[in-house]
Amino acid sequence: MKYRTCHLCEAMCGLAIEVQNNEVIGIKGHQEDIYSHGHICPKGIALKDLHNDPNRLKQPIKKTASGWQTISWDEAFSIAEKEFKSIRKKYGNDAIGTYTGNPTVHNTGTAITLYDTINALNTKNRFASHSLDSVPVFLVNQMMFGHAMMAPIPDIDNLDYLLIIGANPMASNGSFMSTPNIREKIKSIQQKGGKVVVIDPRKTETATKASEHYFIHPEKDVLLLLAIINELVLQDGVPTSKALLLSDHFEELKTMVQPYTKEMVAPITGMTVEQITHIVDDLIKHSHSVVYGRLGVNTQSYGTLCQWLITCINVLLGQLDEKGGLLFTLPAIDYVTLMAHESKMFRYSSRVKSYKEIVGEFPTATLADEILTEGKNQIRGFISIAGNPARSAPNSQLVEKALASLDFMLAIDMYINETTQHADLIMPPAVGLETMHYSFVLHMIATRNTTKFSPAPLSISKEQRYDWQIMGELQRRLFTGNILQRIKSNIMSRIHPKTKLDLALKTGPYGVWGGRFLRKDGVSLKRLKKHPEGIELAPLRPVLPKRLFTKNKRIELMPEIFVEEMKKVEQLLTPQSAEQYPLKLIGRRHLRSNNSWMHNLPVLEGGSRRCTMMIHPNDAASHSIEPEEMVEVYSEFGAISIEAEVTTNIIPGTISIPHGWGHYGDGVQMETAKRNAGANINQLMDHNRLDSLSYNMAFNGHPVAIRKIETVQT
Ligand SMILES: Nc1nc2c(c(=O)[nH]1)N[C@H]1C(S)=C(S)[C@@H](COP(=O)(O)OP(=O)(O)OC[C@H]3O[C@@H](n4cnc5c(=O)[nH]c(N)nc54)[C@H](O)[C@@H]3O)O[C@H]1N2
Ligand SMILES: Nc1nc2c(c(=O)[nH]1)N[C@H]1C(S)=C(S)[C@@H](COP(=O)(O)OP(=O)(O)OC[C@H]3O[C@@H](n4cnc5c(=O)[nH]c(N)nc54)[C@H](O)[C@@H]3O)O[C@H]1N2
Ligand code: SF4
Ligand SMILES: [Mo]
Repeated sequence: MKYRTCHLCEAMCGLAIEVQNNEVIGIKGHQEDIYSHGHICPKGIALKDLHNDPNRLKQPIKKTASGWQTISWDEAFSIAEKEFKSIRKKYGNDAIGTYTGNPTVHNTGTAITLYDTINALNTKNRFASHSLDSVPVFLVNQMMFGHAMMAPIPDIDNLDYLLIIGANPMASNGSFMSTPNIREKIKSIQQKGGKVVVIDPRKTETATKASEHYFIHPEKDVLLLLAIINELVLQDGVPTSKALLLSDHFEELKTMVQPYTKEMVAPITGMTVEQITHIVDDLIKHSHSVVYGRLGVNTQSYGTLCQWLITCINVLLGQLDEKGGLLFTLPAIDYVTLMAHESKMFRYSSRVKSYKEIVGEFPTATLADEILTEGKNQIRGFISIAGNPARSAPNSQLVEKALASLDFMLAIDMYINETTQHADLIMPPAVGLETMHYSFVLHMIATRNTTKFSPAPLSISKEQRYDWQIMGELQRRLFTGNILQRIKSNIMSRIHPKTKLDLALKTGPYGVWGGRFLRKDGVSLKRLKKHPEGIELAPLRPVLPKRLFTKNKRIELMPEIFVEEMKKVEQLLTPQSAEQYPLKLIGRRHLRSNNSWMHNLPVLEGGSRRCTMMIHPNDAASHSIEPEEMVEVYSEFGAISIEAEVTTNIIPGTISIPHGWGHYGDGVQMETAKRNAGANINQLMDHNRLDSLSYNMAFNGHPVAIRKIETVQT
């Protein structure tokens, strides 16, 4: 039996994998795993299918007039070197653009190597999936705590009231709250007499398990949050707490929220005054009440404001940096301290739309603009690493048009999918169970401080390369900078990620070389190898003010740019007439799917049709739509055909469609995914619809219209 952490989502479940002759016989949950205790979901089991997927590439391919041709790694690297150097010589460093997708966080070797490789290119045109989900969180952490990665995590094992606004952890397993088996956690809170309450435009899988669920109209949360703060103040619900004493500008916050009474906001949000009163009473009544929000409140027009106000509520409740409230992690690799100098934003702007960079990246929503708009520093060469912007980014037709127009594109990915079909060259990495694993990014946002290393359960063939090897070679060939930097970069690129990992563990807070003394029981890779079930380090415990990164070591409740943005909230108070596109579109996730890329695995195909449009019966009736009929959903940017799923589980005026589908395209070579293609929601999305503070994409609440597809009688 081999043991490995599942890297697919943030839960970090331990897998027990039976392997014979380098083939997977079966995968189940690892019962002794100290974090997941045997929990597993269907995606973890599907890692076997990922390994055996006949459409998975293992050797580089180049595009020729007569189709894709398999080539040697040497030839592939030579082509990449020649093409990128020639583009750089003609147009400059910024003419090479990069996009790094979600799995770069989850694949350990990739995560360790990525930034050295991207830095070697010395281009400002860097894009990542962060600006499709997380930059509001980074921005709020930076402004309030002084560091983008200082994220307070709900102490889910000890709290007694969890208010979830715009997250569906029963499907996603949680984000910025890495913990396995969310169903058990919810049950356990309820069994102890506590409550889990969900506020969501849809009655989700989480809402079904919750103690209470309230429908809300999309993008109106900011009003609710302001009213909650106002009500907390009015009800004397703000105790003098350590967090409050550490915070600046509470008086100003009080004044700011005064106009937002529950009576005023209730009708706009779709909630009643009594419901808001009840929630506030519960927040005050429980001794460990926590508010948690994620994509529903981050990937919308008020993404940063919502994240800010949620954090303020947690401070006012006295729950920040408290057991049973929200705590900051101290993992074995203290990424926050290691990356302190990288936590920077707003240093320079994008060429076409002048969006500011955040942690070194421009918003992915403007990637197509930077490729298609002519001028100095236009992107001509492009490297896509573990991403599928042709399905995950807004206005995806424009993204595809842009990718098709490039002088040269390299994709580091194991599939020929909607994005990589546009590449000239694909370098496929060894993935999944072929790779070793250490969740160093996720330990930073986990609900407990644990540490675990998994060697790769399967070996790779001579023809295969890991991401880190591919990126290392590109780093050496494409480095630009002075001689000293080149030598350093060269050396770094040759060090095995395991060696870097070992060093970071040994010098970290629990390491054998960490602290002031050499610790015999300290953490090292050698010690972790003896504990495939993981090692419990220490419970999350209060760390403030020591770990605050703000210059004055205080928490800022009223960052100026956020207060300035409050002007935009006033627009919500006057009803808008959006008659051309009267419906609001929101997304959803499913346990058996992972963004756009696990749809080629037959084992995950089963169950009900997943790519449907959920619509309330009233809206269906007013459009004469019957259940399971095909409907056209359209916006200013595109149209898709999709099956209607008529249900009272969604608020009237809103429809829900999952993202990551639409596996069509002549060039796509993924048989299973194509057979069950679904529709691509991102064809409908306006790529200018951003949260104006963080430039994160505002997917949720997007205006759309629908019409019945008339069948022609013959
Ligand atoms: N409308 C709408 N759009 C959304 C969202 C939404 O809620 N609604 N969600 C957004 C969110 S939260 C995210 S994170 C983004 C995700 O956006 P992306 O990161 O762009 O897309 P993924 O679907 O995660 O695609 C991952 C790609 O990486 C490849 N891959 C998998 N593992 C590896 C590996 O180990 N190495 C390499 N080199 N490649 C690998 C897969 O084959 C796939 O092509 O989508 C966003 N888009
Ligand atoms: N199975 C599975 N797990 C995943 C993923 C996956 O694709 N599949 N993706 C992973 C990734 S990359 C991420 S970032 C995380 C995301 O994890 P979550 O944040 O839990 O993401 P979602 O499941 O999209 O939940 C968002 C919820 O917000 C609601 N919502 C939409 N608009 C609004 C609004 O305006 N207000 C409110 N209050 N709610 C709204 C939606 O109905 C939905 O229930 O999940 C990760 N885990
Ligand atoms: S919940 Fe997440 S980590 Fe656990 S098995 Fe499923 S995909 Fe893997
Ligand atoms: Mo994400």
